[in-house]
Amino acid sequence: MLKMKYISIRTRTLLLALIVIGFSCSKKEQVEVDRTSISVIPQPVSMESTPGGFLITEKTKISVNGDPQVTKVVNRFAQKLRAASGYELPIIEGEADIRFELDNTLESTGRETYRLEVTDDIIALQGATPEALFRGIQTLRQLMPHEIEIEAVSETPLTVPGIRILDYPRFNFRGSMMDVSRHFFNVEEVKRYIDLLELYKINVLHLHLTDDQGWRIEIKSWPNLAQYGGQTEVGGGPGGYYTQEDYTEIVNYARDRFILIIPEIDMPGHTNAALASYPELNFENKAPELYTGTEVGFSSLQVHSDITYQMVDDVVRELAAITPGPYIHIGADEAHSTSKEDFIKFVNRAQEIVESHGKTTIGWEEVITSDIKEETIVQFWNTRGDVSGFTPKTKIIMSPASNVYLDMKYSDTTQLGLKWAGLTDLPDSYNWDPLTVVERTANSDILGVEAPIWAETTEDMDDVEYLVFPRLPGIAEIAWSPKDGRSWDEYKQRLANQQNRFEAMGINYFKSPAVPWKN
Ligand code: TNX
Repeated sequence: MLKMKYISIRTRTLLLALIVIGFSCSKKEQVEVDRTSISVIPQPVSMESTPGGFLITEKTKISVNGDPQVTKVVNRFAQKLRAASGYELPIIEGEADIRFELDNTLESTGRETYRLEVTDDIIALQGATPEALFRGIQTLRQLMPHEIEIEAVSETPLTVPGIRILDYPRFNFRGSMMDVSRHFFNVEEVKRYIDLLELYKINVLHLHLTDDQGWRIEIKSWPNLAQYGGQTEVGGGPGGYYTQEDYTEIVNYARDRFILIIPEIDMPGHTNAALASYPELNFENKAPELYTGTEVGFSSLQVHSDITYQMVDDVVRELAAITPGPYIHIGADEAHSTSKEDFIKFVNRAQEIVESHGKTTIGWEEVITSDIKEETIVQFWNTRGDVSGFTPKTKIIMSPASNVYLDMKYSDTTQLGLKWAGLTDLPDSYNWDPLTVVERTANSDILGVEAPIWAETTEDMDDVEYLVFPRLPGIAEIAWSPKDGRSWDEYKQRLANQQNRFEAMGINYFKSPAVPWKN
């Protein structure tokens, strides 16, 4: 502190004047907010700017009006605010200046609907459900300075611009898939991925748990699957697997963030790791070697052998028991070493097994060549557009490779990634619509959108982040925001405004020349 006696009278008067001005400036109407950077992704359904804005001060308090789940959600956000502000920000009874509350009248536009109002005096967030409040909090995060993402007291005042938002998603299913088989990613790495997904309102994480190169989930009745089949990965590294406790930890971490885990056991192809682990699953009991290359389509389960179905049944039973979500993904892609007839037989039986354990089947688009059940969900990836095998009730997850395969290279100069579906720069992953990929066009036929990150070339999280960012926020917007008024030219500005946030979060992103970055 300055010692007054060493300061001249003039300076003292000046200081006093400054303090007085400072006080009048701290009146709430005076909050200065930089509006040029209001850049929410995904774009809300309706958003109206209002004058002024809210400044978090040491007097700010928080109130919660909801159930224990809401309190849990708010507590986590309050921790973030406390870390960035250095203030106490207590949660009090009654109505505080930052309020979170449930309002089930909002449910008419879906369970994720939220309303946010920010004025000089309040931040009020209402949600149809705790999940809706969680989505709304992501919007609030993005309306705050990026310093909110750093666990240190921010020098920038924590302001939120005056705003009125009503928001809900276009699709209820907005996912990403992580391939943990080609390269293994441990529990902490999957949690990091979940942390990145939550900010863009993604609500599904599909885990590709098995493939030729590695079996990544402990199955107690078939222990070699993970212990033997999980010990390596592409390139010959050490691999790894999740114990059932690890898997449960991921499921719970995701559930706290309102993200559903969908486990995939890829069959009858992509099964070299399983075949290598148990000779009896093979023709004449001859187990193949473990595989660390990147070819596809060379392995197949024995479709006419009882032990195959015993294994599938045990695996699905154990997995269903630790998976609270309604889905089990059976893969079924690229089964080039299974005859057409055998493939149909296998997929029909696999669907029965999944159903017998109380779950709904999801399969890659190849499943439509079998007799799919009405509730089986088909995941399009190679966009062949063949819907002839559909039942009247079939629902689609849209993952068109040339738009949303996050493992595709951005350009010819990108080191990481593959390019079989074409180079995919930012505009390619943004300029598409789920309703025009195949001939069926009704909104109701489409469950949602999912962006996979296959892991042939990604060895660690830095690699994953580089391919996922910044394409993922745009895909999240395709899945959440209304189609009308969408344009790459407008979107790219909002994306550029996320740059500081990416950096604050330590994300290793690709600086695409298609985006007008600020620095
Ligand atoms: C196709 S997409 C695959 C994966 C590969 C991916 C690489 C799909 C259902 N199968 O096995 O990892 O391409 O981009």
